[in-house]
Amino acid sequence: MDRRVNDEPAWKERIAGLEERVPLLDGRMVRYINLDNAASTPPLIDVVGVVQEVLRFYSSVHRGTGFKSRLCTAAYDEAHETIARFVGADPRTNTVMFVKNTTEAINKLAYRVPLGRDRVVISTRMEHHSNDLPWRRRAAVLHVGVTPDGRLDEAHLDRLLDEYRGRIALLAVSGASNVTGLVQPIHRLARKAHAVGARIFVDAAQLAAHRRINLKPNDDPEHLDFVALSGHKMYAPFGSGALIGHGDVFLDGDPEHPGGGTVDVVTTNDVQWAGLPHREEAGSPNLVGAVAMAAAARALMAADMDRLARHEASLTSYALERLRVIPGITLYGPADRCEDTDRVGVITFNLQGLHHALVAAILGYEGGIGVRSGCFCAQPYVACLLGLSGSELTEWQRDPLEVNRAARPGMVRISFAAYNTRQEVDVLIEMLSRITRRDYEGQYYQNKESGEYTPAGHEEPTLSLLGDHRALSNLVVPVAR
Ligand code: ALA
Repeated sequence: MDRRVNDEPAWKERIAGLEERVPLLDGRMVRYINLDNAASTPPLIDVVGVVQEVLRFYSSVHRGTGFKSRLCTAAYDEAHETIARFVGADPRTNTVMFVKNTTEAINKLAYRVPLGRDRVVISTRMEHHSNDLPWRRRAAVLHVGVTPDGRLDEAHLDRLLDEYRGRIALLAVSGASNVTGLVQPIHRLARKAHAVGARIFVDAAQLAAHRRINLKPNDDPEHLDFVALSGHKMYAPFGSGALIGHGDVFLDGDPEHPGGGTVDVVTTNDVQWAGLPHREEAGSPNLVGAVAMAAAARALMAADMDRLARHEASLTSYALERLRVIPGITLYGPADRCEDTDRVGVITFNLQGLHHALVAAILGYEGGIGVRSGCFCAQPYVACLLGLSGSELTEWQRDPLEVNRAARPGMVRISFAAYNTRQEVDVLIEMLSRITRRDYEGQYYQNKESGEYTPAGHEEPTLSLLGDHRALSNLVVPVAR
């Protein structure tokens, strides 16, 4: 791989809405800076164009004989093939199933993977709740611990694999953490899981837009058995995600959601299920979401993903370097330079004496910068990183019953995609420096039920504002006829 540092933003011209201006507390309009790509990325203009095109021909999928239906059916089927190529899946042994998002994909898989009474699932303390809770409903889940700087404790994993050898149904890991950005050595983990007769599932929600994914051939000890993706985290926010992997587990028994589209023959007392993926895609499918995701996948495959990764890594290193010297800052996870192989562009921190939700609110209301704060649907990991004591955890668990989230622990998160720039990091750093000096304008009040802060006297913008500054019209790219 070419190791030259690349500080040029990649893809800046290809993202919809990057020039949108938003109002600040003092009434000024500024260009919005989106540092919340781990939650959702904005759409690629190519994706919006494909969606507009397909909408002109929109009709039923797998259910009609008219030209538009046939065209939409072909586009939907082709989207499955594109996603298979995107993750390097052998279509002879793997199936692509479109779902709503990664969470739905994991629930589907958890419903399906054979989990006898004696079997366990190994997950980790680093997971998003979506790669933990669905497994807990179906099996005993063992959580691999983390090291003090937030990395996966692989020695602990090795011990668990050894201790439960022969009883492990699945190793369920994230490809990259949505809290620290740490990238897991998924192929090494796959080899270890397969060596003890287990399968591996990779939650690739945070990986897909940032690193190449390759399932590898099924007979390779390093192959990934199942992978899940979300379109809205890979520049295609049109309500689709995908679950990809071995078809065999989905053929045993009834589908998760029986109904239209899932069957071959139905009598009043019997049913023959359709083949894959149809039996797992109940009801009329989300054609628009599927073609949008396929368009994003094509764009990512055509791009030099190593270049995108290098840019994001360089930006992350730059941000870490500048953040590190802010007085009173605590950075979570490894605070050293970012290599494009070990971390995607996600950084979490706290500022001394300032509630994480307050910092996030000021960045939004006074800096026009979008970030996320809290626990990012990964409370066990955040608790580890914050070093919460047993009594603090108990306190935390009591809070929801009292509907008081005011003192909830958490962090501020910034997360990059390929289009972000050093200049945007500079604006963030300037804002954070001001915040540490308490140099901000608003008087912020916390809503105890939500934990969120809003400035006194502020009125939320209504939807009519969209018309005022034409965010919608900029998004819509005219279709050439
Ligand atoms: N899982 C997404 C996040 O981390 C929503 O923000």
